[in-house]
Amino acid sequence: MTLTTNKSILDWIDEKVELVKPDSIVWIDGSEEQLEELRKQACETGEMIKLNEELLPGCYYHRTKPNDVARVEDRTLICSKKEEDAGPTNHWMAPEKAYKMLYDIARDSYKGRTMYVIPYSMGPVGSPFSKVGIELTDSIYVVLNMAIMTRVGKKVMDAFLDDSNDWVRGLHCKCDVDAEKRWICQFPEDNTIISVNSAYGGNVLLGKKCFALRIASYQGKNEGWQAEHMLILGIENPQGEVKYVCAAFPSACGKTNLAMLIPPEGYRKKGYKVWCVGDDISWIRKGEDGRLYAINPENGFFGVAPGTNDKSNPNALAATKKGTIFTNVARNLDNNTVWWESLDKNPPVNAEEWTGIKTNGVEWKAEGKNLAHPNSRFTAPTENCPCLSPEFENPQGVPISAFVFGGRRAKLAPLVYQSRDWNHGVFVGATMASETTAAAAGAVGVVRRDPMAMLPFCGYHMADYWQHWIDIGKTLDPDKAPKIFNVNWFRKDDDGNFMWPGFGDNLRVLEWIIKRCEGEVDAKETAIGYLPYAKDINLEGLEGEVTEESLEKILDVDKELWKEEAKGIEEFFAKFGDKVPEELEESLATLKANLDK
Ligand code: GTP
Ligand code: SPV
Ligand code: MN
Repeated sequence: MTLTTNKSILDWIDEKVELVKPDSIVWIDGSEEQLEELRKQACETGEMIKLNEELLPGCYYHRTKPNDVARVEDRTLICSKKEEDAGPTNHWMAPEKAYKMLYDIARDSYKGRTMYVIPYSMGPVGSPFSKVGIELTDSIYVVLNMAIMTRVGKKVMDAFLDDSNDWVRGLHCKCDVDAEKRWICQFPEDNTIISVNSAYGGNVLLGKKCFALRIASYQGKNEGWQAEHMLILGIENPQGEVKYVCAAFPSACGKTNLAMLIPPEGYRKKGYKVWCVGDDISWIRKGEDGRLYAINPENGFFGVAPGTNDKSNPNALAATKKGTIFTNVARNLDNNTVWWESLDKNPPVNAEEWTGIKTNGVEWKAEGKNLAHPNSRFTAPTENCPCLSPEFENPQGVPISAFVFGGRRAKLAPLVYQSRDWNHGVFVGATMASETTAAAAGAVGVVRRDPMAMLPFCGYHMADYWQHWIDIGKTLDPDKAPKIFNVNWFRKDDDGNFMWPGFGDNLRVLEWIIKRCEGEVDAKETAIGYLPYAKDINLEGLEGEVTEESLEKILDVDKELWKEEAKGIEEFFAKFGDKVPEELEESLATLKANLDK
């Protein structure tokens, strides 16, 4: 039984069936009965383990192959017709060559397996922001994750036009999970994604990074909107007014945490609330009133488990208490629940660590080992989140007051600063840098430029993407354009300690940001932009932890360090030749001139 009569969809599926030769084909209709049947099957084959039904109802455990635990940026390709269109920051392959390579790998790979056809919508079904995709996969784990992360099934196809060709093709083949033959390929000009030899997260949940960022960023450029690696949160003040902020931080740099933060006690007492609209991806368009509006195209959270606990992110933790899939965390064998580093202070000693090795009473930490993989994740339905915004399903999205960029910088970047105007804000985003994390395979802790946190996710030439940002700015009335800021929660002192408490206390910085948007607070003009006066960041309740003096230290602009930074930016821009928008070159010239004053 198919769920559509759309010919372009059916023809494409026929073609792929011919290629991969499945034993059978199953359309995912989105019904609970069908999903429950698949969960049962996955447990029978050992692909998933059902967790303690009393403590974690409807939750499952899964481990991937140890060679397949993170996105693989070296093997992620943008296959545009012209190499020039992928730009210097993407890996590129010519489409004919890539299709041939991928088809050779995929051919016959579903023999003895079932093809699952997943019709899904990124964004609420029927929203003008939303887009449809079809993912073919031979993995039940992928089906069950997609059913949490996106809207799937019959309702998506029922709302989709019979003659529309505006849908994204996605073929996932698990093959042998061979790291040497693993490829994650985007064909932006063909609305197509092909992923082979992986079964992990962003490599295979094709609605997420592959579609909602790489393909969608390209669609956005052509159609006049934006796809960004940004969380969306609403900050409600005691008067009940809600202001929305979108923030772009690189992978594992704090989006999920900021999106769900719990206000410090003093703020809670006054009546402040924070609402989560999204924790990873934003699709943004201009509304009829001339302001920018954002939706979260996803329907679940694929969040980093380690570090999540009832102090750092109680809302995320609560979201994982039912209907959640855990990947590569540790399993507590005493009660069949899960554990990860810093969940609590009692790591289980009768456990299986993330690859399945039994700990047999040995304390893993004492051995210097982790029980959970540093990039282990939970896949939790958004509806579980206690602070999910009432606007989450709003098909029109929420109006954005501020864009915030940020990363992990042990030195240099101050706690917060504001750009002078839109174009300077684009410069601030385009030149941000951050220490690498376990979210992608490769070295961890190396500072690299990661423009708008989109380095691994921009589906076309990065300089054209900057130009798109500049062009969007030109269409906005400056009074209605979001103000643009940069933050850094990760400054360290000379002993290597974080200088800012972070997490819930980040609301203190957001409060300053909102006040700046409303024109309610002065700022200090510096070489890099507007910085807060220390007295304007509310430190009530942080006595003994942060003082005005220690705050001054994270709000400094060290001109000598920034001159080095300017040199680094110049070298980075040189990679893009004459494609760097002149507005960004001007911002660089201004920065250098300011530093020489
Ligand atoms: P992706 O899902 O990979 O895109 O990551 P993310 O940006 O959502 O990052 P997440 O919120 O999951 O945080 C990643 C890590 O950063 C976790 O280990 C957090 O504990 C840590 N973290 C988050 N916010 C803060 C903060 O304000 N201060 C400090 N020191 N650490 C933080
Ligand atoms: C990220 O790496 O930014 C993630 C996780 O959000 S993944 O879905 O694997 O890309
Ligand atoms: Mn992410």
